[in-house]
Amino acid sequence: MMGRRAATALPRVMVVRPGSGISHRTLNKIALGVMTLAALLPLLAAPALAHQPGRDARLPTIGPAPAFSLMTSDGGRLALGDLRGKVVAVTFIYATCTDTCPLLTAKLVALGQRMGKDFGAQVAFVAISIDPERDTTEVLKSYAQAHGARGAGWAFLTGTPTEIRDVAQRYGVFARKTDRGDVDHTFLTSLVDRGGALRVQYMGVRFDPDEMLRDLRSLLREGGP
Ligand SMILES: [Cu+2]
Repeated sequence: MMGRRAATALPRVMVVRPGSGISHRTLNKIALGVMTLAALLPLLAAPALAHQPGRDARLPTIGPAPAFSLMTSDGGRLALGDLRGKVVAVTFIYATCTDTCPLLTAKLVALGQRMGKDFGAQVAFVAISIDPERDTTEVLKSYAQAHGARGAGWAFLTGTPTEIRDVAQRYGVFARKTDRGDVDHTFLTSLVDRGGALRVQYMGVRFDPDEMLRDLRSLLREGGP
């Protein structure tokens, strides 16, 4: 089985077991094209697509990062294109998530701090709400404050349900409201280089933060677009 081979050859990449679902699971970094979850699942086990760079390897380029223009928690607009020249991490969360989104946010906040003065100046983290009905700009603002996600490096974005559905889909993120009112969703954090190309995606929340830090620094070293 391909899955077994992938697990052996690439121990850091967790293989999705058929039928296990993918949401809130501990998957690791992948370098796949942007695709819907349905298309993604059968490919996750393919070893050729799993990314594991050597120390000096340049991250592969997946393709142009899907563009978006959404509302910031300050009520302004932010487009991915506005961040050209910076290395950008794009992730998807929602404010009332009680289990895993807070973990992911905390992890990214810690990474932002580790980036030091580059964070904000050269690196931006963008968290897009996948619960636009409830995540108003106010809600996102207090979420950011509560999680210590402050400073110029951070943006929390929301939009109309249609805008959000569209951007989530184009990044390969699955999100669905459950009967209880929360959102069942996948975790996918994408790194975009200074020129706007999608370079690597991390699935789940249990990825190695040191690895993401190395990737962020590697993209910084590449210089401008
Ligand atoms: Cu969540």
